[in-house]
Amino acid sequence: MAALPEPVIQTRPDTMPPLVPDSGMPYNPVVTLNGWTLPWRMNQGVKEFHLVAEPVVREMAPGFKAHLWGYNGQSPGPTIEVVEGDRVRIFVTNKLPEHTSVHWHGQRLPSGMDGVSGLTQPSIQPGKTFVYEFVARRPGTFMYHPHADEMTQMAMGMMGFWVTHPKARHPLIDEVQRDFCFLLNAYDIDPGSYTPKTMTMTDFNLWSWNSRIFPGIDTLNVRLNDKVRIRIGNLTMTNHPIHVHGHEFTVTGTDGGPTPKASRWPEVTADIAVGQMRQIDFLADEEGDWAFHCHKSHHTMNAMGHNVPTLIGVDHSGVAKKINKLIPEYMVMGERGMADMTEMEMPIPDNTAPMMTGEGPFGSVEMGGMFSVLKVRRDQKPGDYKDPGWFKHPEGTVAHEYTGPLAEPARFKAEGGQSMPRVQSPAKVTEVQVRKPTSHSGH
Ligand SMILES: [Cu+2]
Repeated sequence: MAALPEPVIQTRPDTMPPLVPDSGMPYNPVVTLNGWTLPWRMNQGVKEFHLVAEPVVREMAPGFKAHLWGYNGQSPGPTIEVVEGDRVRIFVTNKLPEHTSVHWHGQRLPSGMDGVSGLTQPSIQPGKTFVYEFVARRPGTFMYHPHADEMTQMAMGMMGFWVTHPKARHPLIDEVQRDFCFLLNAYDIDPGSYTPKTMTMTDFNLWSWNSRIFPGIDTLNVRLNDKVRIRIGNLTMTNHPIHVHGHEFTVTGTDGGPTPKASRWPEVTADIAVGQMRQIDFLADEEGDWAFHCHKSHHTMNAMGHNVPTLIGVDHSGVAKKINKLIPEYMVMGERGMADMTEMEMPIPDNTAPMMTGEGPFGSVEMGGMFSVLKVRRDQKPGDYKDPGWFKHPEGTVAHEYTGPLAEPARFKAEGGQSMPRVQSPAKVTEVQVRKPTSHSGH
């Protein structure tokens, strides 16, 4: 049994159905958004996985492919799922053009298995295979990523999710019907090009979930009254306040493990700092299509420049469209909203995603980047993750235009109709005399 497990490669960007374990301890598998779980083999009681670090082509959204680095054909790499107490052996083959290592973020393990190149192991040179072995000691939500030339390798997309399921009923881990996971990542890829600029520190132009951008991110489809868990890890260079509509959740775990019950309170937004993971639980008891997104408005956009002047208040009716024909980058904010961008005859280079292309049943959603939809449906079958389509709102429950008579609203009768009237009596004029300082030396 000296031979390595056959590496499993997956290149499709679809959300794969949960991998129900066929060996080892049973557990309720997770669903990786636009990703998959790595199969293993049992070898004399040890769970063996084979990760291959390699260049990959990732479709970040339909029509937009990025040349990234990842594992087993994808960025992020496959999710690794094990059970508390499992003995785990992971072979890592390096097919990158440079050395690497894998750090198992959040795990209790022997120091020499921690994957910090130079500190706890020599780095894995191109063409070489290393083996990591440890016991998954505590249940929880973890991730893996290189600890070698980190800035480059993480900017290129090398990362993956890890879930250790509890071996028995756990007082702080509720059983759920749907368990989703994804990593927050960010890239700086010039429109029309394929490879991320790895020197970018903060000014990324693609804010992604599992290296996908809206509308390329799959929806989270659940059955009404399902208990839902979403596990999120942040490997970008800034924090992301992740916000869900229509429901309250509690943070039930971090990469440090399940949170004590006394520390939980209802939230609709959880800020996830760099290098942190959050596990949120909620009861999906409201039917509908619920936005689920990062609350930083610049993170729900795709490739864009930021050197756009504010012209709110300036009458530029009809001007923008004319100028656009000459200068494609020209745009005006605050007139018709970002929906313009999807309608403008704005030429974009090959291989890029328009800033906001998401189309909903009522028009442009004006979103890109870190955005998806939580779809709660009465008739979604247990274990079915298929997209049920748009929500059919019950009669009379959609906001609509009011067409009845309008009363004149009461207003303060001051100059300009402003709520803060100008002072009527002229203010006392103060005369200020300024004497210029003189200088002897003449400078
Ligand atoms: Cu964000």
